[in-house]
Amino acid sequence: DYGPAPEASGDALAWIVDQGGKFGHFIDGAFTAPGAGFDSKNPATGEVLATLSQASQGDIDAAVSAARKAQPAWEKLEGKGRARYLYALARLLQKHARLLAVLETLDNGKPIRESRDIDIPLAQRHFYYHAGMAQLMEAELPEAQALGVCGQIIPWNFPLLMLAWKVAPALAMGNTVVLKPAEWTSLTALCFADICRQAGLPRGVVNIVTGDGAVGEMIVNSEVDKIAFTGSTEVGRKIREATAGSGKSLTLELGGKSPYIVFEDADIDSAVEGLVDAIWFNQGQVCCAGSRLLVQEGIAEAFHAKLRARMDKLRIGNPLDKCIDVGAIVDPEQRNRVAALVDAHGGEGEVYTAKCDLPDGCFYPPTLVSGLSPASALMQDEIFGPVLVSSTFRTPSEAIMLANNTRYGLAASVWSENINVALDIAPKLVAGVVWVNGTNMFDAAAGFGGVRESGFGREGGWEGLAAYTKPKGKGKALKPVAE
Ligand code: TXE
Repeated sequence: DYGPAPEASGDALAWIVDQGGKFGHFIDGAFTAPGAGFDSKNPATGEVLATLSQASQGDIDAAVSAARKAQPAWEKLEGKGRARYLYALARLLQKHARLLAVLETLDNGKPIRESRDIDIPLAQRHFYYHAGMAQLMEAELPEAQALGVCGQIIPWNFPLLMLAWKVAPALAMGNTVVLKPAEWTSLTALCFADICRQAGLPRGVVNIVTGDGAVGEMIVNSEVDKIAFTGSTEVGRKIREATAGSGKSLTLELGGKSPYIVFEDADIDSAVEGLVDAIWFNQGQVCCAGSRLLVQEGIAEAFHAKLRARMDKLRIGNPLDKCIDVGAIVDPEQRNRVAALVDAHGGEGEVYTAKCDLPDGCFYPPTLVSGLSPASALMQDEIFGPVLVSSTFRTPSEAIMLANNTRYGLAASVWSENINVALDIAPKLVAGVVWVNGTNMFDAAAGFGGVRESGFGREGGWEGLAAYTKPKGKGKALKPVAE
C-alpha cells in the first residue's frame, strides 16, 4: 500500500477542470460567474491549481439575504427533516472521499495519509453525528430555537474539517450559513458547495464566499446573528471588538501553545511517538499542537536523544506520496513566518534540525529547540509550524507552574505510567482539553475549545449544538460553556 502515487492527483485536477478552473461564489444554491480574484496554489510545487474570486460587498449582501430568506423554511422542516439532508451530505462526503482527500492535499500540502485517514473521515463523522443529533432536538431541547443566519470564518490548516465543525451543528439546529474558507485553501469548500447541490439542499441554506480577510470583515459587519471564527488570536480580538454591543453571538477558537508533559515514569517510546503526532502532524499547523515539551530532569537527556533519532527518521516530501510523514507548509508566507520566529530566538538554547533532504517547494524541516528559559519568545509565542520547543522540570508542582505559564489554554498532554500522578495533574492544567498518555484525540461528540487567549465557546457535542441556539421566549436553552 506504500509508495508514490503519481496518478493520484488525476481525479482532483479533473474536477477542477470540469468546473472551468475558475470559481465564483456559491450563493442561493448556484455558483456566481467568476470575478476578479487570486490564484490558489499547490504549496508543494508552486503550481496554480485554480483561480478564485474575491467577494465584493454586493456578494456578501446577496449571500446574507439568501441565507435570511431560506432560514424560516429550513427551521420549520424540524430536526427529522433537516437530518435527511445532513445524512445525504455525510453520504456524499463519503462517496467523494478520495476526490476530497486529494484536493485537500494538493491545496494545503498535508500528507495524503492524513487527509485520507483523518481530515475527510472526521468531516464525514461530524455530519453523521449532527444528523443524528438533529433528530433528537425537539425532544431533548424543546426550549431551543435557531439563532438565524450564521457567519462562519475558517482557517487553512484543516479546511474541510473546520467547515464541517461549523456547518454541521449550525444546520442541525435550523440555522443557515454564510461561510468563508481561508484564501489559501478554498477548494474543498467549493467542492462541498457542489456536494450541497448534489444533495438537493434547499437553496440559500449554505452559501460559500471566497476571499481574504477583508471579506471576513464584511461578514462580521453584515446582518448576521452569529459569528463563529477559527483563526489567529489577533483577528479573533478584532472580531470581538467589532461585534461587541451588536447583539451577535460569538464563538472564537484561537491559537495555542499547548504543553506536553513527560514524567520520569512515562513509557518513553510511546511518549516520543506521541510527540511526533503532537507536533509534526500537519506540519505543526494545529491549534492544539503539543508544541511545548516539558520533560522531567532525570530523563531529559535520554528523552531528547531518542527524540532526535526519531526526528531523523521522519520522511519529508511530496504530500501525495503515501509514505510521507511531513508535507509542505501551506504557503511561502507562513513558512517565512515560521523561519523568522526561529531565526529570532537570539542564540538561546540549542536548535536541532532533523537530518533530511528538504525538497524544493514550500517545506520546513522538523526542528527542536531545547534548553529554553520559560519566558523566552519561542516558549511563549505560537509558531504554528513543525517546531518543538522544550525545557525541563523537577517536581509535579513545577510542571504545573510551567505548563500554565502561557497566555493560551487550548490543550495539554500528560504522560505518566502512574495514574495517580496523571489524574492529579490533569485538572490543575488550565486548558480546554487534557489528554492522558495521548494527544490530538477528537470526536464529534466531545466539546472542543479553549480558555484565556485561546478563545471561548465549544464546538462538538451538546455544548457545540447549544452554541447555535437561543431560548424560545422565556424558556431555557442549553447555554454554551461560559468563557
Ligand atoms: O490567520 P488569520 P493567518 C494562527 C497561527 C498563524 C497565524 C496567522 O499562529 O501563524 O494565526 O495565520 C480570515 N476579519 N492561526 O494569518 O488571519 C482569513 O481570511 C475577519 C491559528 O492565516 O486569523 C482566514 O479565513 N476575518 C489558527 C481566517 O480569518 C479575517 C489557524 C484565519 O486567518 C480577518 C490559523 C478579519 N480582519 C492561524 N483577517 C487556529 N487556531 O487553528 C483574516 N481573516
